Amino acid sequence: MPKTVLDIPFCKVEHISVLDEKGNLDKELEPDLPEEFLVKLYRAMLLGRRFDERLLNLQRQGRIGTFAPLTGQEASQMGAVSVLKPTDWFVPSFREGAAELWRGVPMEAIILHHGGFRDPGEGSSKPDEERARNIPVAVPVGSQIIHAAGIGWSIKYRKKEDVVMTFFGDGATSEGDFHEGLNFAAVYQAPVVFVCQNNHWAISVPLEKQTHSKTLAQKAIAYGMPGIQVDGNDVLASYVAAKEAVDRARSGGGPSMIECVTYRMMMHTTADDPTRYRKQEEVDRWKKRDPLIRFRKYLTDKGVANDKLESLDVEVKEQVQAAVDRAEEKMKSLQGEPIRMFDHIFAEPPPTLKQHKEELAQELSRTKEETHA
Ligand SMILES: Cc1ncc(C[n+]2csc(CCOP(=O)(O)OP(=O)(O)O)c2C)c(N)n1
Ligand SMILES: [Mg+2]
Repeated sequence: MPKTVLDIPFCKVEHISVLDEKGNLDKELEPDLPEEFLVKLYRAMLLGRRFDERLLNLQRQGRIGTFAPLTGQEASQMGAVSVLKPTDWFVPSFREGAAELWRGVPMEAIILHHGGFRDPGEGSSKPDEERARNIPVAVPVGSQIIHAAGIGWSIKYRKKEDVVMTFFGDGATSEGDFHEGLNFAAVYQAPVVFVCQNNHWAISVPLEKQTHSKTLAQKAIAYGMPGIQVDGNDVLASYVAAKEAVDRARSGGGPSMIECVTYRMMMHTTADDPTRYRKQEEVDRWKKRDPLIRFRKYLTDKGVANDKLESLDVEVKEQVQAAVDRAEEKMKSLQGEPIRMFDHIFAEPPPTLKQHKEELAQELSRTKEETHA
């Protein structure tokens, strides 16, 4: 048997960069987007950054619990999620705060969540077709990938034209869920876009200890779907790649994977101290590739007035402040209702949980009587 070269589709991994860190623009790849949309995108990235900074302060002051900062990853998540229609499905991990806001998740609901509460006004009684198709945050690493594959299959089964986009990190590619989800979606040609935010770290585990592969995008090829790598700090690159993948999925072309090469500028979560495992020089190198600075320069080069961009900063900070005020007001009214911890876990709670709830209710009413006695 002579040695032959197999002609396998998608075997080369492309890397896309539209606007690099030095401000070089690839005119051929530049998407034709109206200025209004570009400014909206910049505002969403800025909002993600300012919200992150505010949450960090609230956590350090003990006003909320732990959370996972997204700073540095604004371009990869916003470029991708902004391609979706509101009727598409958004399936996040735990680091997509900016994308959640874009999808219409109320800011105070996110603050309440980090404060340990569930916003009672959220979700509720709307009919299915009016509910936002946003799946809640997934903390078990990679678990959301199989949810996305399942949703994708149901869309295909019902012959709908919706698309699912799911987000996960470099670390998640080592989970069985990643491989099961991609394989399932490819076998059933489900309309799923898998967005891997390769931020180089999975808590303290660096990328080189996560995989021996040269890229993460190439893993898609083994499942028979296109895998592409983009500069994840370039919002235009992540937009271009996501647009192609979403259009393909919507028109029956099956799933795709996008690897956004980016960097986690802050700690893994507020419970982590990254100075124990990574060097400041590495962080400083990535600071120069800040996605906000690069995109802002692109906008001003296009003629968007500096004043307009400055005023967005003020506007965004006010928006964050107003949400913090509303959330803290709500937190006060929700204090002292530990019984709520049993809510929204099971549609039909198992007998042991029902029993625990009854026991706690009795305990609470006893304590109340004693306090009033
Ligand atoms: C199944 C599971 N294992 C371990 C953890 C603890 N854990 C939380 S986040 C994380 C690292 C995730 O890294 P990555 O997928 O790269 O996402 P990133 O945090 O960088 O966004 C780990 C190990 C978890 N939440 N779930
Ligand atoms: Mg990571």
